[in-house]
Amino acid sequence: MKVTFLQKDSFVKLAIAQLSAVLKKNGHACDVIIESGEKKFLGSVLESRADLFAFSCTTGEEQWVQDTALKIRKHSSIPIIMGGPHATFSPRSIEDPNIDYICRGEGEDALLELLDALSDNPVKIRDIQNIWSKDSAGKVVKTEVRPFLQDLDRLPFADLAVYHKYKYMIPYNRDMYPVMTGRGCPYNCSYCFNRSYKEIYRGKGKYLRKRSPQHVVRELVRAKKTLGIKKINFVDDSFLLFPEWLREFSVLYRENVGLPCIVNVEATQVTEELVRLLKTMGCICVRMGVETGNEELRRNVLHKNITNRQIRETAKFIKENKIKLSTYNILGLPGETLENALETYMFNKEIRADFASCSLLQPYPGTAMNEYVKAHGYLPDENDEPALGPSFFSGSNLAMENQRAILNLQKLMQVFILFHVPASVVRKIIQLPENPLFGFIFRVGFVYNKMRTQKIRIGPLFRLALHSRSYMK
Ligand code: B12
Ligand code: SF4
Repeated sequence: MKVTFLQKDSFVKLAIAQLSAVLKKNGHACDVIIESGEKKFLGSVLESRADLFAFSCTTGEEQWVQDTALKIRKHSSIPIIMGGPHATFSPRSIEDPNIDYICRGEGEDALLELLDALSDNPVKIRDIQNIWSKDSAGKVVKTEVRPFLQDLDRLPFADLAVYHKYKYMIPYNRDMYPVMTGRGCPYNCSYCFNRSYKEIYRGKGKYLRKRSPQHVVRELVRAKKTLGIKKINFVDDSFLLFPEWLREFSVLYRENVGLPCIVNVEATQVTEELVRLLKTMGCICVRMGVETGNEELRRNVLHKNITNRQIRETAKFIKENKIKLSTYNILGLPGETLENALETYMFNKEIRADFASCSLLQPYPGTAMNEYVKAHGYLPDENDEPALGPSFFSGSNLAMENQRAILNLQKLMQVFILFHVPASVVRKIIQLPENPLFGFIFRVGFVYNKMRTQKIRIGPLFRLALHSRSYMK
C-alpha cells in the first residue's frame, strides 16, 4: 500500500523519514508532498495514488491540517490519519469529520498494523493499539498505547531521501543532517511534552532509550557515502544523558565519521570531561536551555531545577573549549516582570552566549503549563484552550505585564547579545512602539546567528527559508 505524507513547510520531519523507512522495509510505498514546494499542491496530492493520506502534526499546525483534510475530502474518500505531538496530546483531533484516524505516541508498529487492517479487514482497526478511529455512527473508538519500542536498533535508518524530490532540500540536509540517537528525557519541565508523554505511557516500559553507538555510526557512515553529508545535527533533547554511551560513541564517531556536529545539552548533565569529549568529536556548537535568567521562575514556574551557577559553569566549559554556545530562552512567562525579562538578557550576556534564541511561551496542550495558565487566569477566557499560532516566535495569547516591552525584547534579544548592548540602552529601545522593523531584524538576526554559530551556508539556508515562510513568520 502507499502512504502519502502531507506537509506545509520544507524541513525534514524525522518522524516522517523514520516512518517512511519502516514502511518501505515492510514492502509499502511512501511519498511526501510539501505545500510550499508545489505549484499545485492539491492537484499533486490527488494524483499521488495514495491508499492513506498522513499528517505529522505539531500544535499550531492543526488548522492547516484540518483545512487540507477538508479540501481532500471534497474530492476523495481515501482515509486520512493524523499523528505526531498534536494528535497525541489533543486527541480530540479525531472529532474532525475529515480525519479518520489519529495515532497517539509512537507510530512505527501502529501504522504497519493499520495498513494491514485497511487492506485485509478494516474491522480490526478498532483493536489497534495507539490508533483511535470512529465507528459507523461516528463514535470515537479509543485504544491504549502499546509499550514503548525498547530496542531502537531494530528500526531502519531514517529515510531522508523521501524528501529529495525537492531538490532545494538536499544541500541543507547535507549541511545539517538531522539524527536522533535516543528517545525520552528524565525531566518534567512544565512547558514541555515529556511529562505528559510519560503519563500516557505509564506502566508501558522504559522511556529513556538509546540506540547503540554502532547503529548510529553505521547510519552516519552510510549518509556520508550516499548523500555526502558535511555536518551532523543531533536533535536529541539531551545528548549527554548517558556518559558511558558518549565515551564509547565519541571514539567510534571520531574514527569513522569525523564530521563537525551540533548537540543539545542540559546544564545538569554537563561536566568538563563530557565537554572535552564533544570537542574531540568536532562539536562546533552546543545548544542549551537557559529559558530565563531568574532562578525562581525557572524552578517554580518552568519546573526546571537548574541553578544559574550550574549554567555559568557549563557555559565556561563550553567557551573554554572554543565551542559556540547557543541558548534557548522563553519570555512572556506567567508572573514574569519586565525586570525578570531583562534578567534573562543580562544572564545571557554574562555567560557570553553566542546566540540567544528567544521565543514566547506557548502553553502546549497536555503540559503542566497549559493547566497552570488556565487555572491562574492568564487566558482571556478561563475555559479557553489557549489558541496557539504556528510558531512560538510569532506571538503569545497570554496576559503579560509590559507586553509591548517584552515582545520587543523577544524580537531584539539576539541582536542585543550580538552587539553587547548595555542594559540601559536596551531598556530604552524596548519601550519604542512595536513595529515591523523589529520583526525584520528578528528574522535577519535569526538567520545570521544560525549561520554564524552552526556554520550553515547562506545558499542552502536561504533556499530552505523561502520554502518555510510560515515557520519563520
Ligand atoms: C527536531 C525538532 C524540531 C525541528 C523539526 C520539526 C519536526 N516536526 O520534526 C524544528 C527545529 C523545525 C522544530 C520546529 C518546531 N517545533 Co520542534 N521539536 C523537534 C524535536 C526536538 C525532535 C522531533 C523529532 O524529530 N522526533 C523524532 C521522531 C521520530 O519522533 P516524533 O516526532 O515524536 O514521531 C513519532 C510519533 O509522534 C509518531 N508520529 C509522528 N508523526 C506521525 C504521523 C503518523 C501518520 C503516524 C501514524 C505517527 C506519527 O511516530 C513517530 C515515530 O514513533 C521535538 C522533541 C522530541 N523529542 O520529539 C520537538 C517538538 C516536536 N517541537 C515542538 C514545537 C513546539 C515546535 C515548534 C512549534 C516551535 C515553534 N517554532 O514555534 C516548531 C513547529 C515546526 C513544525 N511545524 O513541525 C514540540 C511540539 C509540542 C506539540 N504539542 O506539538 C516538541 C515535542 C518539543 C517540546 N518540547 O514540546 N522542531
Ligand atoms: S529538559 Fe528539555 S526535553 Fe527534557 S523535559 Fe525539560 S524541556 Fe523537555
